[in-house]
Amino acid sequence: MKRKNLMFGVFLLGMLFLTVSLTNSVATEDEVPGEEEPGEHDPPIEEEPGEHYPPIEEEPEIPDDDNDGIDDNFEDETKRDVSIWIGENVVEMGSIRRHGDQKDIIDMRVGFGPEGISVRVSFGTIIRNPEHDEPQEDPISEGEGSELQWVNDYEMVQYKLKFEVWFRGLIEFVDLNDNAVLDFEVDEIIEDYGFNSFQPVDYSLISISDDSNLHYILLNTTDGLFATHIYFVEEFVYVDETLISPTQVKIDIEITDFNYTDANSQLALHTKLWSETIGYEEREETNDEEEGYASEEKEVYINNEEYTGIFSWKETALIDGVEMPVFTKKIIIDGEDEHLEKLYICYPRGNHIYHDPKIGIYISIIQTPNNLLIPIIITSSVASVIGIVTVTFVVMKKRRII
Ligand SMILES: [Ca+2]
Ligand SMILES: [Ca+2]
Ligand SMILES: [Ca+2]
Repeated sequence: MKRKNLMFGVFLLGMLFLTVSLTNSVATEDEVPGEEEPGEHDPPIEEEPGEHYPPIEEEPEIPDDDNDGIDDNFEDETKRDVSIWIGENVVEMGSIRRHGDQKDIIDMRVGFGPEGISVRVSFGTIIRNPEHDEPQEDPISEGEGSELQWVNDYEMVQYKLKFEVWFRGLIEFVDLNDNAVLDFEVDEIIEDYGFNSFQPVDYSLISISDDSNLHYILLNTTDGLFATHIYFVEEFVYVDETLISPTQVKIDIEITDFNYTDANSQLALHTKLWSETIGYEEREETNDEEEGYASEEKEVYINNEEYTGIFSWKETALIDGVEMPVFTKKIIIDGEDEHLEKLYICYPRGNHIYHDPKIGIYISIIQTPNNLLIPIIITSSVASVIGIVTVTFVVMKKRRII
């Protein structure tokens, strides 16, 4: 516990340092040319862009020093601080938005064990009690059916969205009806290979810029057959031609030398989807495609007010170095639990299969910074607030990721 407190202190110091360094960098950015106040340099009458400035000398429409196609100002607004904690059979990632009046937190918990690999995502907004700028001796009591606790002594998290994606194993099957997907009632099942034993986690920290990092985690089954390459980022960055947003985790899936026991078989990745409240929907056009960040993707998602949880994947994979299509069948409810659904991602046969799904949160408010949510103020009537919005407060203090 002492060690935890100490590390939590280190974490806070780190956040302070980051805030200071970022304030400096923002101050520098303010001096960058091209950030003209409207009406200051331009004649007020004609405002046609490109009309007065020859296109040759024109800088790109948006400031983009790191050439990732994302406006650097928007990147600054959406940067996050990521902390990683690696435990036995678990990697936890806590990601907090650096700027803005409304802070939010994304917890991602990657678990691995006899049940396979699970990625649980929780998204919440951080609420401050304006009546208490100092640590409280007697925090608010718990509301009925809700856990109510503080991030620190005067901040708490209001969770908005929780969902989980599990990779359970691989199913070797012969596609008897020749439709490229696994049909349990028709196709021949050869083998059900579960992920249940793993090598120690391999973690590395890679600098993206002077104030942001990429966190890379390699998780391998003991036999090396199934590997997941997990990328958490603090700002928008390209990894292997895929743009990852700071509210997403990219999980590359690599299957090496599967021992096919049938000469005509192929593999399906057995995936389960859980959500706290509502069922998943599917769409061919993903959020990232709509935003122009990606192409040829498909996704399943859950919606909760302005927050969307997504599990998306590229519709092609590299099969022995050749890009080939990946097929999925419509998601179905898994057994009697309506919160649980299953999805089979079917790959063409090959010795080396490489595929890149993403899991994350799409926050519509980050697109419209002027329309930020008004933080909910916790007052003495906290119990009724909780009753109305049916939120879950989680003990952040105890599970602070460092
Ligand atoms: Ca940029
Ligand atoms: Ca089939
Ligand atoms: Ca960037």
